[in-house]
Amino acid sequence: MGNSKSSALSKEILEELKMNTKYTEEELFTWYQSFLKECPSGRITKEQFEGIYASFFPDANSTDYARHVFRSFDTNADGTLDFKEYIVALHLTSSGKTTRKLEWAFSLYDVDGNGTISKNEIQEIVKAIFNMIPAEGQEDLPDDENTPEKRADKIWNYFGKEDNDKIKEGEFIQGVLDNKDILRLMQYDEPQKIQDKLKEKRQ
Ligand SMILES: [Ca+2]
Ligand SMILES: [Ca+2]
Repeated sequence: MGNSKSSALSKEILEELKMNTKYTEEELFTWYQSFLKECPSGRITKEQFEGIYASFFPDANSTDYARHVFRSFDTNADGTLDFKEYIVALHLTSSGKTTRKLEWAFSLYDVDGNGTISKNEIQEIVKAIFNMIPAEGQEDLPDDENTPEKRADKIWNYFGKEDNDKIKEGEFIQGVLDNKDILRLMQYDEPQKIQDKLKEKRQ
């Protein structure tokens, strides 16, 4: 795939995206035009992606979170987001079904991609999310949620796990569906805000 120029949207990708997202052919063509305008190379690099987060969240330390989100969207792990990965990400974060979103959240938390989540992985992502909360917001947090360690412990205890246990995908999704409080601690909704800003920019 390396340096193939993607100036036209292939029929294959178009069909696949139509099937897997809510977008129509017209919408996909429009997205594609604006995607190429922003990224003439047809690919978003990790640095560009981190830059987008940094510009939208000047008061936060967004680098770690942006890096993890990028990894979870870069499904073929080639270090860039192509149009297909971009649209799937857009669909997931803005309008995807809850289960799909939770599958995505699982992949975000499964940092090493081995199919299970360890306590270390929870700690790593929770810390990245915590860094997105501005300093004044951190001060207002309840006592048992005001550090990344406490938040990770709270999540881990909810799943009823010992330190060396692992969480499988099904267990993760069910657990989060059963407990909105855990969902609140585990997720960060800002990708939605970023998408909204990107849309504003294009209007
Ligand atoms: Ca990729
Ligand atoms: Ca893992």
